[in-house]
Amino acid sequence: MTAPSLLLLIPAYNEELRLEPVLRDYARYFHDHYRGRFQLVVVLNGCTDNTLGVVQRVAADYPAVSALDFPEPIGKGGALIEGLKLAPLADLIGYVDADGATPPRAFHELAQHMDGVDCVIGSRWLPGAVLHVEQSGRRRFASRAFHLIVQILFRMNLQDTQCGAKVMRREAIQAVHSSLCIADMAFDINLLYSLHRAGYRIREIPTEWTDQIGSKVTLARTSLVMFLSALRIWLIYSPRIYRLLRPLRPLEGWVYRKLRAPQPRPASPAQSPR
Ligand SMILES: Nc1nc2c(ncn2[C@@H]2O[C@H](COP(=O)(O)OP(=O)(O)O)[C@@H](O)[C@H]2O)c(=O)[nH]1
Ligand SMILES: [Mg+2]
Repeated sequence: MTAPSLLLLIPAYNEELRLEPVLRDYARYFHDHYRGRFQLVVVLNGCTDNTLGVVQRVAADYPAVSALDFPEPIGKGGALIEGLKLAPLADLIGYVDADGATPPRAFHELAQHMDGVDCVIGSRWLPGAVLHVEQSGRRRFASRAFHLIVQILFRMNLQDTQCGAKVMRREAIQAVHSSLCIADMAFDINLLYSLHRAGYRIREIPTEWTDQIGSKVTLARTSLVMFLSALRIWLIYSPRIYRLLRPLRPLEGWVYRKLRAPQPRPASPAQSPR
């Protein structure tokens, strides 16, 4: 029996130092262990280093690997919004971080738990999760505070919306793609809440994770941007309040610019129910 075709996206921003071993590991692992078609696309955004050269070097050895290069700094979310346009290429589409925080077998495990659901996400906060190197105390505190805000605003009952590893069915992505607009690290909330509102089923499973050095996150600024973006998503689904706030829209662009965060894109809320 063959497995469903699988497309893995890796958003990458100046990852020349961390990416190569990760790409080789993934390409080798899925070549050896996956019984369906496997493709890996690195989505580069605004890289000023040689990340593209690294991908090309690996691609020369592994034809399953390729790159999509956006010279503008469109953010992790922007990169994934673009990458998810490739959904028609595969049955299952997923993503992981470029730094190898999620080992290939842990991503594979997500893809093996798709029975009866439309999306599987890795969780570092469920019993059974294996954390080889944990995030710093400050980072964990910020992460739990953000989790609380997300639970209050969206009530999805997920323990870890921010883990970098997720897999979805093609149809689910295609159905919600027009509601994806958040270009920064809060993109995951945008994606999960769109799926949730459209009636798609999300399963969270404990995963394996190694926090890596070289994070692109600057805690205070990234947290503030993510908070603003979470609020923005909530407003999109509260159209009356959103309309009332229309005079403040130009301010929004200014705030994201000031915070040096990628601008959100226009989007329409996901329809519910399916
Ligand atoms: N900060 C940032 N990260 C990006 C961007 N685009 C892609 N990423 C990727 O987002 C992923 C997670 O970033 P990382 O620095 O490992 O975050 P952390 O592990 O949560 O601290 C990596 O694959 C980055 O390359 C971007 O524009 N800004
Ligand atoms: Mg990381």
